[in-house]
Amino acid sequence: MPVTRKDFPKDFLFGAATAAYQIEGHSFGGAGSTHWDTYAATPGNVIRAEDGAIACDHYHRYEEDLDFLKDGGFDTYRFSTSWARVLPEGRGQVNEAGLDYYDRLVDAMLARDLKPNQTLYHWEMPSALADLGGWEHPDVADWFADYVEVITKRIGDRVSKIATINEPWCVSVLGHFIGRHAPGKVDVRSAARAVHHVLKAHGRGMTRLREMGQKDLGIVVNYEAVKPGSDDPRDVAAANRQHAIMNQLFMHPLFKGEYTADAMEGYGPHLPKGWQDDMAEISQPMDWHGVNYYMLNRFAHDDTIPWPSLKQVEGPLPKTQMGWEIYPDGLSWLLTWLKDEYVGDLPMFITENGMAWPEADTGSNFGDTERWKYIQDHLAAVRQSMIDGANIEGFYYWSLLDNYEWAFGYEKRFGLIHVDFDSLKRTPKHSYYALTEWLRATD
Ligand code: GBH
Repeated sequence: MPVTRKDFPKDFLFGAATAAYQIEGHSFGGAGSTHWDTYAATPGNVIRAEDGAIACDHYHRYEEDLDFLKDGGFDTYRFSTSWARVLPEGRGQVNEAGLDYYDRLVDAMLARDLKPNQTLYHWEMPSALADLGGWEHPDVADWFADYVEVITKRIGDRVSKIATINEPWCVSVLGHFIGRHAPGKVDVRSAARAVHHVLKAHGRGMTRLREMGQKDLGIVVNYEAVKPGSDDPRDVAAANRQHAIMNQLFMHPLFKGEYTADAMEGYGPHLPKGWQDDMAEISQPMDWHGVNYYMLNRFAHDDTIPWPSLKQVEGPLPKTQMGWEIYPDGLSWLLTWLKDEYVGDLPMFITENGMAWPEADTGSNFGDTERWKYIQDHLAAVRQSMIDGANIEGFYYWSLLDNYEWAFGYEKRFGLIHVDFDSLKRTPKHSYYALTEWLRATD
């Protein structure tokens, strides 16, 4: 039996999520250059070298986009504000047009009865700060807190929840160790510094927000279900290691004030001097926790690779357009594990869950039944974790719109709403109609 809206509490919040650089059109409205603009402009990084200059032109079309949420019966919208739109050089001169834009955007949400859930950093490091080392610079946490203060002074009175950082693992490890996100570094020392400084920025940001009297503060972390590629004990150990350096890398410092032994093995020797002094600010209490979950990954041991000596291997389950294995059970496992290990009764929100699926060749009828099944199966998994005792208060589908999928450009489509990237015309897909009908079935 598929799960229904009535299986969730009345006040459970349903929403959709987006991020500034992926939809706004960063060339509009006086935003500064970000490290994603330069990463995309460098050969080999992004498919067709596509960038976020135009994206969905949400900057000019946000009213139309928010109407989809209102008409669909959603309760909340997760969006992000771009550091480089607010402060084009990262510090100093404020871009008034940027502040005006976020002001209008938040008012437009409230006018549609949508609760604004803001993320302060979804990956737009201003280029002027990237020049100085970006996440590797010891002062980046203070620069971040100053940006947080500027944007919060303007819209903090109207947002209902704030997350400091989206996916610290992607910011630090994917960007500085694996190199597949901006700034594209592949260096363990850079990565260790970025890991620590992104945590420190979260802590400094929290402190500043508390000083300003802001409530409902948290962070959004990405997780994956992990399995070994075989029964070989070395592959089992590799999968356990991956779990520790991915799912626990940030949660351990955030909730227990220390790094795991596995993280220390690789990053410990390269942490910035005096890092221990930051752990208290990093592990200060939060009000909610944001969970991003998409897929199952499998790992095998590989001696030829230095720490962490593992590689990803293919699995047999059905895959999305990204090639990600679909595994809803992983979400109920994850939520229960997080409750037991870290968050306890603190409210959790699924801040991202969704799938990419190719554009259907059925004309204007975007018949993405696979996506609707993915959503239903993951909602059932959320429901199961709630029955098992996890305190889950909301679910956001990623994403409202087809958008700029980072290193994959515009080819991978996650949206409930189809976007034609030539005409910028929006067309709701089958999944949008199915989900909104599901949301309305309350009696
Ligand atoms: C989210 O990240 C992002 O928050 C969002 O902006 C994005 O559009 C969405 O997912 C869809 O991708 O093979 O080494 O390159 C999801 C978490 C973690 C998933 C890194 C992809 C690739 C690792 N991501 N993972 S690698």
